[in-house]
Amino acid sequence: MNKKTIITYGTFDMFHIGHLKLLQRLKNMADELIVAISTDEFNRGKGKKVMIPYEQRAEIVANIKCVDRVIPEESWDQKVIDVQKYDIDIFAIGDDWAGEFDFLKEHCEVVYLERTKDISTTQLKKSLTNFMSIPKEDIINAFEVIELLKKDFE
Ligand code: C2G
Repeated sequence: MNKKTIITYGTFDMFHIGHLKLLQRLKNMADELIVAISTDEFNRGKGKKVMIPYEQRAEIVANIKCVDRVIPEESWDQKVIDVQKYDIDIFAIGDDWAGEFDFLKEHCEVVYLERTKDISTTQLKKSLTNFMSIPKEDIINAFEVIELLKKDFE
């Protein structure tokens, strides 16, 4: 029985549970999972600011148990070439891209999977920005109050 290969593309910045659940679902659909990670240059083209540089994003994803191979995503045109080069059976991506890659249907199966709710890199960045905007004194005061409360409970 010949091996089924699935490919997906993405930035995978600030790797989170939504990314992991997607990759795990993809691996359940095939024998081999290839993940194309958007390079920093390609992300600039997408108008997407990343927190984590490509090398680290690629290394993190390459070390996810269900991922078999990581390649760079450098251009919008490489998908057709990749599908042929890696003998891809299924192209899959989150449904925020629904319909965008139907042109691949003449080369392989195309699947759009539901995104994991309530988590996104954008949300994580917002929470980080909100936390960083809290005045330092307020954070120091909060820690002092916690220390006092801890003493009361000792
Ligand atoms: N994702 C998800 N659930 C979330 C967040 C993301 O399933 N809560 C999925 C996205 O749908 C995508 C993958 O995780 O399939 C990676 O998300 P991004 O890094 O945001 O990918 P993006 O920058 O949209 O790049 O050529 C395609 C592009 O490179 C996709």
